[in-house]
Amino acid sequence: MKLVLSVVVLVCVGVAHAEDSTPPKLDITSEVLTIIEKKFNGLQHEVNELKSKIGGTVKVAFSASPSGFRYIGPYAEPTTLVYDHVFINIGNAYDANTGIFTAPVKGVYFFIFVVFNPHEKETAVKLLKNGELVLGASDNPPGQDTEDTACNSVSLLLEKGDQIHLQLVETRRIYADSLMRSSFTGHLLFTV
Ligand SMILES: [Ca+2]
Repeated sequence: MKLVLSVVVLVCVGVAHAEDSTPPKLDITSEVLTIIEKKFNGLQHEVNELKSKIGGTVKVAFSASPSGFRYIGPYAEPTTLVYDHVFINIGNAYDANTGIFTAPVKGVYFFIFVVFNPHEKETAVKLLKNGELVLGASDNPPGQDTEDTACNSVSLLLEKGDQIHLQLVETRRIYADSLMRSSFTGHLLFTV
């Protein structure tokens, strides 16, 4: 009888031990996995946001010059410079038919332009944002100085759809030749 009671007690203790320990272990494992999964999803979301902010999914770069051998200008009115020889136009944000760059995303962009005019006329070119002056560059005719080129550059915060173009100042001109000594370049540095 004592032996039977002992076996019954041991079985009960074993069952009780199994009931007390096994289920909580499974619950803890499940909770930990849930926490890890939530943290992983959160980190993945942050990585995607950071990729977007550094321009990981948006690439914009263009560089162009006027083609041929020719003077551009002088004109009586301010005139948009249309550079039709395109070196690179990743993102297709520069329109070689109009000379206008349109920002595809909000971000910080870098622009640089160089203008060349070796002859008797002065040169002067402005960079405009949505039709408003940002900055310009000019050069005196030969005899007044020893340079034939002028350039300027700027970094700008642009909204999506903002437009940038070069404008030849009235009565001034530039010269196009095979050395491509006039050029217009822009890059997206990063999105914001
Ligand atoms: Ca000069």
